Amino acid sequence: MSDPGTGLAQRHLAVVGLAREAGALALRYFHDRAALGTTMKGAQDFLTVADGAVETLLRRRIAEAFPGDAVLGEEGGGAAAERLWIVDPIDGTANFARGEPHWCISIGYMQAGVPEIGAIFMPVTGEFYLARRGHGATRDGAAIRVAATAEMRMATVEIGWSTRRPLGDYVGLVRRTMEAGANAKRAASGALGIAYVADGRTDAYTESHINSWDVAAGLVIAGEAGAWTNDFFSGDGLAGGNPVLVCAPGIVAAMRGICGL
Ligand code: LIP
Repeated sequence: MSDPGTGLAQRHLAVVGLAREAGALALRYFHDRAALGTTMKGAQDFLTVADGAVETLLRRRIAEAFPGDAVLGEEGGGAAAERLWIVDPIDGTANFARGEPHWCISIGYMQAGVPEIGAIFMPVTGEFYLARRGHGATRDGAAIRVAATAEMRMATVEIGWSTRRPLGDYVGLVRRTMEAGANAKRAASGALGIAYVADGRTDAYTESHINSWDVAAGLVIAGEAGAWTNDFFSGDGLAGGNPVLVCAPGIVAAMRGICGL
């Protein structure tokens, strides 16, 4: 794979080991939930001991392998940099804390402000999503593509929710999506929600506010799988989050109307 001095091929290879090692640690916590020490960062915003431990491991491994690179993580924070890893140690923490297997490790890499690499690993199922900008997207090594769905009455749309925005925003999105004829669902992991669009398992993922660590990897994976994605990193997206819409091409017009994006 060509890499004229950018270091991207090296990081594309390394992200697999990073995600797998992080996933193994998270899985040990998942199978020992008594030791999780679950607390709340806010209403419906869960935090476990595992989130911190997995992020600490990722930060250590990235510093060992790429000493000059910076990290922005959900638990430890961070800031923009020329070479930036954007990590969510456990995405879907609400599920993780309750023993539900729908959670993942999400690792994105951005270089000179451009999202270049994305890895999303589901330790419980073993499914591994991976992409590098310009090099395609895969699940477990096999190429993935978005669905060809072109009608809302055949579409499945996942809509994320959090207490970061008024409930009316969420209810309005669900109502407009279902009034357009689509099926609306929610599974409480934005990263997996976006990966599932890339994999053709759903036709769109949207959330009125989400953070960069939830979407950095998924946006690369979905883009490489043929999805339309909004300009999430515009404005204050990296530090403060933004709305997100990731969509199969056939229903973009309808979804953009529904989301106002
Ligand atoms: C979650 C996101 C989800 C959002 C939740 C939360 P976490 O991330 O994946 O899309 O709705 O509020 O932010 O906290 O599980 O890493």
